[in-house]
Amino acid sequence: YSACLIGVPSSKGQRRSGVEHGPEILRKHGIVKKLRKFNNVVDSGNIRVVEDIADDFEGNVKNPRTVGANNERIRDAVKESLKKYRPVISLGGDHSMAIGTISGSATFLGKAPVVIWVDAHADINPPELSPSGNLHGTPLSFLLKELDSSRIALPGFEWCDSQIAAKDIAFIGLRDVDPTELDIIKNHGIKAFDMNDIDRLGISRVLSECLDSTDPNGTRDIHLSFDVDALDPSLTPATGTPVRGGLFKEEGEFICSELARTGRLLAVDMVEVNPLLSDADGTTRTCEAAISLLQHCVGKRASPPFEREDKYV
Ligand code: DIR
Ligand code: MN
Ligand code: MN
Ligand code: MN
Repeated sequence: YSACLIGVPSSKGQRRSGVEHGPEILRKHGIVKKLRKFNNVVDSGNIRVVEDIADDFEGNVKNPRTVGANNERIRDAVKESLKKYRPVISLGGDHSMAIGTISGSATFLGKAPVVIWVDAHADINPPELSPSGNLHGTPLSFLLKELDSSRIALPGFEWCDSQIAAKDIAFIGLRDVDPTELDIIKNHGIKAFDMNDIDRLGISRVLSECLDSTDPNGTRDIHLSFDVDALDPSLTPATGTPVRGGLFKEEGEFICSELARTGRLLAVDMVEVNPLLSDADGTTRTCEAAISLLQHCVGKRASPPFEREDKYV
């Protein structure tokens, strides 16, 4: 298979401008050439996002019509690309786009993929209970079947069907989770490893446990949704909601490389790169980190896992 890139220049799932420039700044930093060192890569260009429809708050929820309409297009684009390419790599854009990318993977397969969600945040707030009203903090609540009975209808999401179960999801890197999100994770028994777990267990054991719980037979296709704020802000400062104490680069790369090595990495999201939120050097470091993660998604082998303590001395 060749890999393919889809740019998703969307920003209405949060409030800071600049994240719509994520795909273009990654291209400017040579993403296509750098990925081609490891596999054939086709750049499909950007999805045309809608920005011009009349939209506003629906209750506390910001811009649902825009985010909903864009995600329907994203779903269709990912589903179509999966007929030819693997992994299909969607470059964000804010993380609300994962409603569309994961729906695209599930629609293509006709069943749920495993979803490995690497993020400082859980992004599973039901929109009406979101403390921020930003849809980038909610995508998994749209996708989770167990929330069907409590889900409210939002304009723009008429097309959307939950296709993922709690047992299909595993979180890595959490360190800023809202109370409602924690309740959902606990009540539905979603596998979740926060930064403390990674400190205690190491990334290798954490990733094994994620795959043992979501894919005990080692047969399922995998959708990796990687928010660059999962890495420590010293590595990816150009992002909207940095939280201190994140993953080392090597840990992120290990996750990507091991998932690619299964041969079942179907799709990848690399999201929340915002070049307007850092200086030129910070933006370059963020892009280089994101590109390195993606190199490991298309065949670059990670250095062997290390003990976290070694990095602190
Ligand atoms: C917060 C922040 N939990 C929210 N979420 C972010 O707005 O719902 N996700 N930043 O990446
Ligand atoms: Mn995040
Ligand atoms: Mn459903
Ligand atoms: Mn996120």
